[in-house]
Amino acid sequence: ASPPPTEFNFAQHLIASNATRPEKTALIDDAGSLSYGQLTEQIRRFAGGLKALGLKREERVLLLMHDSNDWVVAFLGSLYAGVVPVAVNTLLTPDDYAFMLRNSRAQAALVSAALLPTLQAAMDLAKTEVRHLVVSRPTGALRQGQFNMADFVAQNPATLPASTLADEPAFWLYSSGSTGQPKGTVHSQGNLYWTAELYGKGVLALRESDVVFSAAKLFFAYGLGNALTFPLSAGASVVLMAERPTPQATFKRLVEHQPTVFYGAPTGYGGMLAQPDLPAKNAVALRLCSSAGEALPRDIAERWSSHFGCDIIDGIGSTEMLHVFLSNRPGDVRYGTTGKPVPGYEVQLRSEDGSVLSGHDEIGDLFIQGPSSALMYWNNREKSRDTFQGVWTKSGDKYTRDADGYYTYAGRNDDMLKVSGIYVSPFEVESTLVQHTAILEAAVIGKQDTDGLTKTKAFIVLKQGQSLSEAEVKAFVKERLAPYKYPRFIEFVAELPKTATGKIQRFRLRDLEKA
Ligand code: 3SK
Repeated sequence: ASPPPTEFNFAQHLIASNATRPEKTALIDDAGSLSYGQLTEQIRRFAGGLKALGLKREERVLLLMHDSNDWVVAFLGSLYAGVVPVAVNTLLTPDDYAFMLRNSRAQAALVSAALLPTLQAAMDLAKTEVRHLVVSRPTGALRQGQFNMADFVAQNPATLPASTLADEPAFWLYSSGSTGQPKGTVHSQGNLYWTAELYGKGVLALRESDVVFSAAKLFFAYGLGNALTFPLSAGASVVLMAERPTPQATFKRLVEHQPTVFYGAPTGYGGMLAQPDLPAKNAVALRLCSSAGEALPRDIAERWSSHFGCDIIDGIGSTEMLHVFLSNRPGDVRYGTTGKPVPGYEVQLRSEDGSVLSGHDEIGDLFIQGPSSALMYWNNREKSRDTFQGVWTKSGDKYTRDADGYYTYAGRNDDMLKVSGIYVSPFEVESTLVQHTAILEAAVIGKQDTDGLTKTKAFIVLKQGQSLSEAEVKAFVKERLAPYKYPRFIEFVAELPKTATGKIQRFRLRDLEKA
């Protein structure tokens, strides 16, 4: 693919490339659909609205919305105006959003009505710079400084695109680490273009006739590419769903909207296969499925392919690289592996001393080189330097490469766990557990369930004379952290294995689980 021009605005690029299909359906959400012509108009008017509010280029706006047509308009309308959307996970707590509002210095927030109380709680916790709220589908009266998104789009004049550069900061996503606060990962206008060219077109070969549906939400880098960047770059249609991607909610979309391409994560595929109401092959129209977020167990992949007669293309990406850089591909699928580098990206496996491993079947740290890497972590020089090392980006994953060039996942090189495709820091869960008055200490590790998928397990030492049920422990964590972080398995133990200096030996707990 040829590079984007120096002056480049991704939203304007999508508008220009879809100018010949104004009547074609671009987006279908729970409330209705938008054609490419309507989407273009809404993007331009939304950008006009941001200007009318006095938002300046490069200022940040928090985007906290459930997947919907409005999400896409808000994201692309911001890009079009040169305003920087900070797209955040809808499952977090007021504390998390308070940090993100302060860290990004967001001047406005674009929010779904259902998430407004949580956002309001975050704004009550912290002094923020938010001056305006644009609320998608409000259910009640709005206060001063709050705008109904439908009116905002209808009443503001369409504007021209900001003359942005391909390399300039365009949007942020937050990336979590095992310790410390999440890192604002700053991506450029050009990075969206590159992921669409290299993976969306190069690997998935999306076409105009495709209807796509992603169980992974738009606020994840994976979902953003799946359900926005790639289909809109190909003139395809996108099905968007606000609710949680339960098996039944997913089946409903697969049957009602007949998507040809479905994107999921291994936990979701495993969950769907276990349902008695799994749709029959001829009730759906799937031609291709993709998976990322965690390594796809071979058994799940084989059962899905034999039921639906279509491959699952398993790959790995990262928030830092914006999308998938290592992947199986249609016609070349080797289940149990993550495939080969996506053309346009180069990967290296490095030993602990930093030397590049050129043989096969040796475990090494994965590094990636490619045109979609983030510009930096916001206001975090130390972590930026550690991750973005010149042209190479450190992934934090360990991999092996076999003699045929296929890569296989071999774990993380930090303590992070990936549960249902989302990072969970064991330290954050442990420090929440020990806030309980009955808990003396706790250690959290990953444990494989019967499908071979990682879930969190907490080992808990209670204070003398105290008792606690598993349900109470789970409820305690769910009340304090994003609900997906609660431990699925709990074991009460008399003591934790420790080093002579008192450090918890998580590896011994991991070994116990494997035994
Ligand atoms: O988890 C992944 O493999 C992934 C894939 C695409 C984009 C982002 C991520 C984290």
